[in-house]
Amino acid sequence: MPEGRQTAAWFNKVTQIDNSELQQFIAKYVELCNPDKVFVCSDSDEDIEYIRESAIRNGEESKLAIDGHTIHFDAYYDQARDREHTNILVPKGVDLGSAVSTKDRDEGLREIHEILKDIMKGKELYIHFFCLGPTKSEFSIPCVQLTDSSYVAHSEDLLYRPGYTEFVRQGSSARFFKFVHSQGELDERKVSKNLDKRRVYIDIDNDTVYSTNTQYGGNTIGLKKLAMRLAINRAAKEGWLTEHMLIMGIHGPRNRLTYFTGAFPSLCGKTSTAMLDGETIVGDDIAYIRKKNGEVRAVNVEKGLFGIIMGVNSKDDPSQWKALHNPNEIIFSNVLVTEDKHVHWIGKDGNTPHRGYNHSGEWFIGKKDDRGREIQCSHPNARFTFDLKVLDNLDPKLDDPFGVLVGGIVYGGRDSDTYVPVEESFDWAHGIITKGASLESESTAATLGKEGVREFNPMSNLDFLSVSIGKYVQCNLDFGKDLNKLPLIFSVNYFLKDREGKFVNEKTDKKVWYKWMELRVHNEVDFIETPTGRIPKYEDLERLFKEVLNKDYTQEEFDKQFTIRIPENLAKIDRIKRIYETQVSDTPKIVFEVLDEQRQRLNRARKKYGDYISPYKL
Ligand code: SPV
Ligand code: MN
Repeated sequence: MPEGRQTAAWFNKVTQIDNSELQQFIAKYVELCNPDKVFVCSDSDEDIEYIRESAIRNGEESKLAIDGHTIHFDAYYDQARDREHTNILVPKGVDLGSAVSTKDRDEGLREIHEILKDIMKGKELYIHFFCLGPTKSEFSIPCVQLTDSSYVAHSEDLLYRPGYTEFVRQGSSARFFKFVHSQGELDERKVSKNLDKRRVYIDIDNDTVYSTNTQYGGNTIGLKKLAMRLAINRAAKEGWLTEHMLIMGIHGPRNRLTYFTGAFPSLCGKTSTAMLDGETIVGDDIAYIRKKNGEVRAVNVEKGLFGIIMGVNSKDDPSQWKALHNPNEIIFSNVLVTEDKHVHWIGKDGNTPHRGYNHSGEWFIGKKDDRGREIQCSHPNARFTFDLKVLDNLDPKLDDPFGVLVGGIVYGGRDSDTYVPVEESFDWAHGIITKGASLESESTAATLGKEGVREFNPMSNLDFLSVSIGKYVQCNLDFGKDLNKLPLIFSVNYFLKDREGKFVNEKTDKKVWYKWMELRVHNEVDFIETPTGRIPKYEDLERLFKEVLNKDYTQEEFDKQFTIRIPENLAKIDRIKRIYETQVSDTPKIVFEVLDEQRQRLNRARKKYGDYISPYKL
């Protein structure tokens, strides 16, 4: 580290934080990446305004017609998380199993440090401090982000709590996460050029993540899915949980508020569930969950949304719709921008404009890409980023340092033929195993590859695991021990279809499932026991459909939706068992036992009632 740099004015802002590890880390990467300029962002409005302005000045964002709205584009082939080049760095001899994507630590560190050398020449480096989870809390994890992208820095301002003051407060005791990101060389559209050198390497031994030659938020916003891998590892060591979960408050009778967390793979309705009309949102993506005095408490790691915009419309998503049309601070990414600087996306109200500008450059209806595929007006993974405070339905406990008390945990995937729309598990282990650890989701037209292929995704956390699957499932099982009051575990399925391939539910029906679950948490409704869990009684749903949606719910609908499909359930058990047998060498024994018990219950019921069992028979 040349002396001149250490004594530079910006470094004084760093030395206000009494933490030598932090100072050494920053010095090392300033030296290696070699930016022309360094900007250290404190929590002041002035500093944050500088980041906002930089994003416009650098051309990473452009202003839109509505005040506060900006648009950012990622390269045409940089529109989603790069699973292939995202690796956990593991020392020799460490085995996380075949499902977790790893790379030799020494080799990975050597490669990434070569890529980072001089990568910021001619650029400005932003050094930014944040806090994962609420500040001044047992949940807080301070983080430092180094990035040469003002878009990334700006996004993080919207998504995370400020951390400079928190770093000063924690001083040398801070156990922080570190992120180094460079978007690399940009082309004339200000998008990353060297995608062949796109890398996301997670060094869990050093709580550091490196990300290069990419801009897409899931690869670059260090505190999101990159920090999640570090936190999963830390949580596994310390006996708490880092989950890919929303947190929401469901409003029950007599002004009662009951909090739920919920895990859903991408494109399975997670954000729209978190934003359910009439309920309150704490978070839509990542939760830290801890035990406190025998209770389960959860916080939103974030304070903003990086949400999928495809399909957002005024009827199904009134609160998102409203927020997206007000003069709030919003970064749109990879949507269509028209000549008058308005935005459009797939599934928005109204007609698609004939032309405009999108992630492919100048766009017109029918445009094809270099592989001959038609380009839609926006990318299916196009997103919006805003601070939760712009929402009317924000839960007042967002920043509570003690988190919220968790009454129920929900797991849901895209499942056309197996699980009923809502079902409670018999107990903690049954829920963790048959609902969380058995979660699968079918691919959609919006994801790459074939449609309708089931992907195994335990707790919807597979992409983010930094411990083996077996260990992760064991941590979830262990978490249920020594609790005075266990949250109930449920599965939901918004995507069940009938024999003709038609969805058996409307989008809004999910409101009723959550009201039913809320009543179950307080034991205020009864249930029907099935071989796979506990389902609602018709009378209760009939009443709730009337109360919540003013809908007449028929016995035929109930019968169709809640029929237990034995062959499909048995096939699922076979699939899941095979995965755990062949791909997860450290599967806890109880996983097989609980799956076998479920199989036996299903077989017994099949003998008595046949393949498809109406809930009226049970
Ligand atoms: C998801 O895909 O689960 C997201 C977006 O929340 S990303 O930041 O890409 O992970
Ligand atoms: Mn997510």
